[in-house]
Amino acid sequence: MLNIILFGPPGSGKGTQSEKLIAKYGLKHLSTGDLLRNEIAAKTPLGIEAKNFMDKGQLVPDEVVIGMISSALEANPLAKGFLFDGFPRTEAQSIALDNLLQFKHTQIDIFLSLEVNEEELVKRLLNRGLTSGRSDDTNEEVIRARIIEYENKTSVVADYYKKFNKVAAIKGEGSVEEIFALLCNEIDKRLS
Ligand code: B4P
Repeated sequence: MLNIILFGPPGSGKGTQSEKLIAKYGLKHLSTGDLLRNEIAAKTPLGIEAKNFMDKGQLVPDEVVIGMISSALEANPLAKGFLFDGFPRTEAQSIALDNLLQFKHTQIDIFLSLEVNEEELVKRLLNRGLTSGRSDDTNEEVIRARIIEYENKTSVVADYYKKFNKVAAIKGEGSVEEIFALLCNEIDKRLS
């Protein structure tokens, strides 16, 4: 099995690069952002609760996203591996993920961290907001709140994986193809 975490601040290119990585390596894509947006679109109780947090640029409570990932892992017993996109975002989520993978006799192989400066992040997200219909992308205040939430709660997740020597930092600025090549290079190094 090959299990990858694609990490980075909002707008760093996680969703964009995930699509290309799952196609190349045959992985199952698990994006907590997409799973939450599906719940919102279906107007489930979970979705209604999550929307309140997402519209303010805040993280959704750990127990909600951990439960979603646990169900998604169970629903894909034959996957060759998983690409985790936007998860884990807190240390509690990292510990929960380790436990869930241990139960499946597997583990995270590599933690790819995309690095992009704040002004570029804001520019990309406002630009996406013009067409995405995502309420969290149209308001600059909410975008900045998401970046602050990332700095306060999420950036520490990289330290957790550094302890296990799994982190590869990647410059997330440049063309989509250039960044994809850097990510593949890091993955292929670990595979060989
Ligand atoms: P996510 O859906 O994960 O969204 P995101 O952080 O905005 O990143 P995304 O992957 O979508 O954007 P990308 O960088 O690809 O999270 C949304 C919200 O859900 C969070 O704020 C939180 O409330 C909640 N949530 C999700 N997971 C959670 C968890 N685990 N715990 C708690 N809460 C959770 O792309 C951005 C834009 O940049 C795109 O328009 C793209 O085209 C563009 N772009 C990409 N690469 C580029 C490049 N190289 N150059 C120029 N533009 C580029």
